[in-house]
Amino acid sequence: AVQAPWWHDAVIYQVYPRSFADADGDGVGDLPGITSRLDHLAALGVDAVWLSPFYRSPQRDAGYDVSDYRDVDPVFGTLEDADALLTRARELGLRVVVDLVPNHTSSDHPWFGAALAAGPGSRERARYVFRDGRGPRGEQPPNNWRSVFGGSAWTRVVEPDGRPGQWYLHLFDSSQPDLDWTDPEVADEFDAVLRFWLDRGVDGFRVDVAHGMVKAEGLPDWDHEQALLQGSTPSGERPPMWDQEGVHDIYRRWRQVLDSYPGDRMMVAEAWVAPQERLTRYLRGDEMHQAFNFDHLKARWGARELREVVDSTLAAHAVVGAPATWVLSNHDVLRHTSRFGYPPERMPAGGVGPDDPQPDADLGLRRARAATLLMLALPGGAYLYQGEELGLPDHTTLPDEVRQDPQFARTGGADVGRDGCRVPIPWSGTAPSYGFGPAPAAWLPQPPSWAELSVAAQEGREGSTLELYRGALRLRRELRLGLGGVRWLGPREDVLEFANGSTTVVANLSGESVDLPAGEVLLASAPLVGGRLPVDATAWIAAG
Ligand code: TEU
Repeated sequence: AVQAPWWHDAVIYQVYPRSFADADGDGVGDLPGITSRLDHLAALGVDAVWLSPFYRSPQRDAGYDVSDYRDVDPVFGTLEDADALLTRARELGLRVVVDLVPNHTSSDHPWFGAALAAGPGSRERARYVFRDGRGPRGEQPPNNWRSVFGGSAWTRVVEPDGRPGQWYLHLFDSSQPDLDWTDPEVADEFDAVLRFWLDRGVDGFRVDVAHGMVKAEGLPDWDHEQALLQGSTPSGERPPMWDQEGVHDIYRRWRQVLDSYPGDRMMVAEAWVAPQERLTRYLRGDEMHQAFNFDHLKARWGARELREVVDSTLAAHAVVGAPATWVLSNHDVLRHTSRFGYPPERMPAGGVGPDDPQPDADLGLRRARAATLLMLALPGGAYLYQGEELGLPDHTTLPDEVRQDPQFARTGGADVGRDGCRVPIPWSGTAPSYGFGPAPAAWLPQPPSWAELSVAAQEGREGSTLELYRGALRLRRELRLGLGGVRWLGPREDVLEFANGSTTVVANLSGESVDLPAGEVLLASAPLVGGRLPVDATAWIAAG
């Protein structure tokens, strides 16, 4: 039999370098810290690590603003540290995926400095999206586009002669100027960046803002009342900044670069594109290998909604012959432990406002554990975000002074931003920074309750979230769940029940405990009550 490539059913663990482990004691995580903790990931049982950006960067958007794609930022270490990380990962049998940020550079990138200095109409400006403003003196932005982080998507520059001049486009912060991907130098440069990291031995790339790199010709105005981050609107119209046809040419080109290397190198798209049929266009045979399934991440806790996501995902992926992915948390969203702590009808869709109520922590953790066990029983690849194996909630009460996400500043605090899911990991001990590093203060404060959630506190403790994840990952591998399928069973609409191979999976989203089908209970997200599955719980059962 032909073996499926490793990524088909891989569980890939996202490491957020600032917040994983701090070796040098400056309160910010670093590459040597990650390397020293890779054995935790091997023991957890994941297949690969995805590292969020660690490249040279002024860190205005936590590294998603790159000033040198071929070097490591001093805050994270050196290129030698990156090599050492790759070597240690290989020793432990872990693959390594790195983040690629091709939609924009940092405004500190030498290209942007050169563009400012060279002035309008220059070769240097052609690499970015510079335009003259509207109005008699060009004092209005070229169009009405808004930044994802709030405010206008355009910033006016001062020309070399000292006068206000052209505007440049930034779909994110003003420190993140968008590249013009129709410029051949841009495309050539990124081929070289891919090769640089492939030559160093990485197994793949997570491609940031994969749906945004090409903008519609003429940059037409757009009515922003319609979902900015969706690849299409309910009426089927596509915003001029997202999911344009031209992005696919870029991925076809990159696929050829990856395929020229041995060893199943892969790419996963971060593309906020809906519906599934548009997302899976990124997964046609000569393009991307995977795309994050954000429909799954956005689904609320409800049997009908989850079942619908599973069905539409599997159906759309089957058409292009690509494995599905599943993802519940990442560094941009409220952690699923916190999301599920709200009643489904009040679950925050995106950004949380300062006046939003606090989530119910017990309810959230119970549902998060059940949702994870459900996810890990589905066929395809799964993505975990650091700390979810500890059941970490978001830090929802961070003081404003410590917040660093540009989204907080750009919305004037109307959206508190994403710092709450980026708080450093508690590893051990009873005092901050709970083993994160030698310094007592981490770059974001950890809540005192996290002492009980540390890796050391959960290790070997029956029923802990860490042991649940370890057990699930071990069984998932043994039972080959990631390479299986879904066959729905069971009469009840509010109880999800399906067979994947010889395993039966039951998730109880009803309001009462339910009987389990015949067979041995292999793993459950919560203790059974009199042999019955409690509410908000998932169980895996061996064939009866
Ligand atoms: O995110 C792209 C994106 O559009 C969203 O995830 C967005 O950041 C979020 O919804 C805002 O609330 C990617 C990265 O994952 C993110 O961390 C970066 O800030 C962004 O690109 C810019 O590089």
